[in-house]
Amino acid sequence: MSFSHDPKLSDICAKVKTGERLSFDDGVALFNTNDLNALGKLADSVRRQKHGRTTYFNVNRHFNPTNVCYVDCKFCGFFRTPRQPDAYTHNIEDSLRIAGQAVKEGATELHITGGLNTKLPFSYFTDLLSSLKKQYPQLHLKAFTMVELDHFARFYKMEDGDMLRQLIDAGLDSCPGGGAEIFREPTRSMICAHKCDAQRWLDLAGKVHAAGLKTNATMLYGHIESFEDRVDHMIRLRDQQDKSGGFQCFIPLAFYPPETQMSHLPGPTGVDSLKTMAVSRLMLDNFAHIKAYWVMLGKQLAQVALHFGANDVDGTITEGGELTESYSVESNNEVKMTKTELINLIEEAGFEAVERDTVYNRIEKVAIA
Ligand code: V47
Repeated sequence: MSFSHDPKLSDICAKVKTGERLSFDDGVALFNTNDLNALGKLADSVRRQKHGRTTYFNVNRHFNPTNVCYVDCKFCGFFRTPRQPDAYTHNIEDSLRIAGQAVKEGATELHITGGLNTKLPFSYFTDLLSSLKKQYPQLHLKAFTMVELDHFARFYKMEDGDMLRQLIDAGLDSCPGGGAEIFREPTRSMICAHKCDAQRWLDLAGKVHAAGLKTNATMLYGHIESFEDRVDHMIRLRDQQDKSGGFQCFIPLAFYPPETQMSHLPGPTGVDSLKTMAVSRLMLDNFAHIKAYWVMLGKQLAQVALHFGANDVDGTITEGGELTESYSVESNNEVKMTKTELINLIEEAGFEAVERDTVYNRIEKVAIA
């Protein structure tokens, strides 16, 4: 019996088996296949080669210091203008209280991203990092996307190197992967005209890597973008990884339409999300980790995604309130999971749950029955 009834998939399978790098056309063919099972099996074979049954998770908290933002992205339900009644900016005292609560619940990482708020001085961000680091030296501070770093450099008129040095001296440990959205034009300008362009995002990631810090990378899919846009996005990341090597993890983010300017769109189907996970694993041959972000995928689909190339699940987001991201497929249920629930989710899917720190050192191996 041949590997797939889709001849293109059989050809790509042969390339994957010999470790040959997949082309742009291969990526598009993978998205266009109707043989979901064969695609999943191929991605799973690569995942198992790299990680066996290990599925990583970390105990983290997402913290958004401010929701005030001028960027006006069409996919965002989070940002507010300064005059809106629910606009907020946390002061240092609040931030320390929130971080303290996270530490008490076992968090090893604080994931910090927020709006581009022109009312704040640069010292707000360095003070935030240094206060958090002073109070909770054990907490890894994964903070600020390439879009926020670009804003800091431009708005506060600083050289990239100087800006990064000040943030690192204040306590920055690594950077999250947001703000990448879709790199290719004209899609990027149609969904986030006021964000830095693809080349700037990639260049900044390279500079952060050169400064010795790891970063992640994301892709927002399931809105107006094409399969070609997605494959182009992955290849640009793969090329950058060849150059600077500091990406730890790729996170495909499933678009969640409610309360956004694209709320008329349906968002991705389950099949589309599984295909995207699998194609990410196959195209990004130089990324060690592919993350299933359950907050966007939903818990059930995140479990299936582990069979389609994902080897990491983010994260344990406990408690709601100010730490709950407002854009979430789970928001009608609960945007939180305890460590035990997350371990059960991974084990029920047939994998071995391993707690990691932010840079993928094992913290504790959890035995499965
Ligand atoms: O850049 C915004 C996305 C990102 C919506 O690095 C949306 O470990 C879906 O980057 N529907 C921020 N997605 C979150 C992010 C992230 C998440 C988890 C882990 C990591 C990591 C990074 O969220 C934004 C944007 O692409 N986003 N609005 C929405 N309506």
